[in-house]
Amino acid sequence: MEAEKIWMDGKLVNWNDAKVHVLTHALHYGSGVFEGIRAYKTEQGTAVFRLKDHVDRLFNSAKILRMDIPYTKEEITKAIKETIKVNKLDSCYIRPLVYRGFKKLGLNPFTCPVQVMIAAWEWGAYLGEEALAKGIKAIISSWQRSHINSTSAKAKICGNYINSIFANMEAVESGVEEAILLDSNGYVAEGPGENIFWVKDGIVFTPPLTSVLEGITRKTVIKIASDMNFKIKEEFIARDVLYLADEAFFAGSAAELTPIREIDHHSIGSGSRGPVSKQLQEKLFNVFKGKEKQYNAWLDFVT
Ligand code: PPE
Repeated sequence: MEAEKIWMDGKLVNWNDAKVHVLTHALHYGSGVFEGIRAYKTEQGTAVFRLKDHVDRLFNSAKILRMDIPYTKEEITKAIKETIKVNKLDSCYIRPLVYRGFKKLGLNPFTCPVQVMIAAWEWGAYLGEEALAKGIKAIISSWQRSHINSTSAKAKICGNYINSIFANMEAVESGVEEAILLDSNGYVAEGPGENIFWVKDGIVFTPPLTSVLEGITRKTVIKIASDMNFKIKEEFIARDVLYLADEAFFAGSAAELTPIREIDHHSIGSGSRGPVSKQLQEKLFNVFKGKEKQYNAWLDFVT
């Protein structure tokens, strides 16, 4: 995981020189917001997937955290493309971060400058290549998603991810790949860095957006699944509905579409990637790679 240059506050700096002061506000308190975006190699060149949606969400997250980004959306969009280009990447993951820098420590963030960085690097399958084909094992975490009055699920806030890290560590140390978090009412919410879907009797389900991130992949899966004539439903469910599902999968920019083959030692459906997950996954990857012309408006070409 390394590329040549990182965009920092308007300048491209060498990967190893992209440093911050140790008293950076965000380092102490998690006061930053970020995005995770992927770009794919297509026949017409490298294309960033749903870049506008990601930039819009970055600005919305910043608004919720009361940070004025010192650049316009156009400038950030241009900087993202420039970062991909200068690193000569054709398929990559892009991580923009807007954070409170260093001026004065203490919880009050307002005196600290709002800084921006954009990095991009090659990042293969989030949970491994095999995970995409065979699915992963998950557990229901003993950590629950933060209550909607404890933090904002709408905003992709750095500090929120401690909740995700607790859940992920618990999963990994339990010998499975990923966690599933319930919300504060006990209903299935999402993964630490992914939205969750399940399939029952041919219907595709996902939880409502109350306490989960409004995932761009989630939105994409819903759109392509309904275009493929699947019925989609948003439902609050208890964990046992997942145990009895025919299929389950995670969706996210990093995770793409990763099937879940086991939850809490219950095998899900056939115990491997299910047929609906496979169909949606294939369609999604074709969309990413520009092979489904009707969705090409989602592709933002780098050159
Ligand atoms: N929920 C959470 C909590 C989340 O972090 C993500 C993205 C999603 C759902 C899916 O959102 P979207 O990417 O817009 O479809 N998680 C990012 C960070 C993952 C990481 O390990 O870091 C991502 O996928 O880039």
